Amino acid sequence: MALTNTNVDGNVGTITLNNPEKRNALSDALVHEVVEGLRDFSARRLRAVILRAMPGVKVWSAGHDVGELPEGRRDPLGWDDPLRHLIREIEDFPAPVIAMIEGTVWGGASETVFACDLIVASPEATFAVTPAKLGVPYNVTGMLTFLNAANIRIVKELLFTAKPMTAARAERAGAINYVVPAAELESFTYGLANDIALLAPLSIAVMKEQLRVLSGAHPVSPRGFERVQGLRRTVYDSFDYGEGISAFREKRRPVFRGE
Ligand code: LCV
Repeated sequence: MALTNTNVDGNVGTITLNNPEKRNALSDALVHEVVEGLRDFSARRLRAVILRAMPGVKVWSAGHDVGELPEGRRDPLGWDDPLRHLIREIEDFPAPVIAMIEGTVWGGASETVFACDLIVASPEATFAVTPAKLGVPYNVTGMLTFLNAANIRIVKELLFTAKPMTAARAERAGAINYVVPAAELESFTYGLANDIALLAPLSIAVMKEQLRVLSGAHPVSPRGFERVQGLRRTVYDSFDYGEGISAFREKRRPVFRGE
């Protein structure tokens, strides 16, 4: 059964997340469909892509599929994790990917949205970044996605509180481009996409790739990288990581020990 819908209208493609039973959790299967859709749109040389959920949805995406996270003793967000694939496909797509947001966005789905090139949200939309809720050690490139989306003060608020941030606050922080009434969200977003699609696609593709290269150019020494990876391992090997995952699965509040 399809977990997403795709559509092409002229030079604009749309990928719609459509797995409401699991609140569009970014499972391996759902991510695979999104990635396949992006690759098809790239082959068709589309000039803008809109990533959305079904109209009127309460939850845009519940983030990483917690059921697919490792129990422990393995990096939960390694290079080949589906979420990491999705982020790279969005960043590498040779045209703007526009996130159109209704409903709440959680965890890795917030990173997915912030990895998009433009973000248009309804006033009711919220964005939560939840590693601290689950005891997950987010990964280095994921941290960079957030740092490229907002200043470090806002990033720390999102990460250290794990609380949903309103679209209005995110817009004021410069983390999203537009907040548009739900009734106008679709026409506004498609208007934006079609305006972009009339411009020079090669110029836009090259500027997007330049910005990806420049925004990823943060010197981290090998020693620094290994220190970070070592620290992350102490987290995903910890009691708290297992407790966070178990509590989610058992639908109860976690009790973290700091070990
Ligand atoms: C699998 C789910 C999920 C889900 N995975 O509906 O950023 S990090 O580091 O944390 C990263 C690792 C990450 O992204 O982790 C995931 C972070 N996501 C969250 O913390 C959000 C978890 N979900 C929720 O808080 C609620 O589901 C929301 C508020 C999104 C929706 O609440 P609602 O009451 O509408 P349910 O909670 O009843 O969920 C409906 C079904 O979707 C599953 C959930 O287990 C349930 O399945 P069953 O009907 O089989 O019980 N589900 C929800 N989120 N992330 N499965």
